[in-house]
Amino acid sequence: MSRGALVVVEGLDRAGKTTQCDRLVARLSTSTTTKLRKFPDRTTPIGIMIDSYLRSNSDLDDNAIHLLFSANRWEASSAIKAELENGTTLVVDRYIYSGIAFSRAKGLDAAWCRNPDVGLPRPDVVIFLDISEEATAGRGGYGEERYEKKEMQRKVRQAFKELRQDERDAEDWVVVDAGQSVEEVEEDIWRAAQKGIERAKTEDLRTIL
Ligand code: 2DT
Repeated sequence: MSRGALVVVEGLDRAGKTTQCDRLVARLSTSTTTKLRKFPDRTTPIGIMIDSYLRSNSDLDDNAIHLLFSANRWEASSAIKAELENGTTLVVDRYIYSGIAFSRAKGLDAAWCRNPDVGLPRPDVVIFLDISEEATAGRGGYGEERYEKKEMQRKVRQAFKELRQDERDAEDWVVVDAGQSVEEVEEDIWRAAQKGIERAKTEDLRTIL
């Protein structure tokens, strides 16, 4: 039996990540054991601190919250490895790339932002749901949380663009046009996920460099 694949889905707010992750999990589940994970995981003690920050119930230094987001991944990392080894395929809604992009958007240093995540399990594929500012506007307003503002989203879009060009893992990314219909996006994501599933059949799990 081969290991499970680590399939990460990233994107801007209102790109349809939640809907598409659910569809991908449902579709993968017909042929293989599949589990959805989401970061931040707001259920752990660290996650509760993050949740309070995102809802603006507490304030934290930009560097401190960055490290909490990373710690929230590290606390899941052994479980993630064990699940992959057991043959479970994981669909992960946001991962280190959201971590780096949102902190970069606030002006933190790129290398500093990546460092705490070095050594975490590396995705077999990173599927990026790309959506233009105009298209997100057509999907109704942003929510209430701290980062759900136009100017911040603009900076995050730019930070993701930078990240996709990082030579350490540029090969992992597949960009999907999230402005298409839900069904079209689902098909593109399904095809992209196969890339990760094929990799998991032949390669050991890698770590973030
Ligand atoms: P959700 O709306 O998807 O729950 O995300 N974020 C996320 C960071 O700033 N750093 C991270 O490491 C992660 C995983 C993105 C909540 C917000 O948290 C941001 C949006």
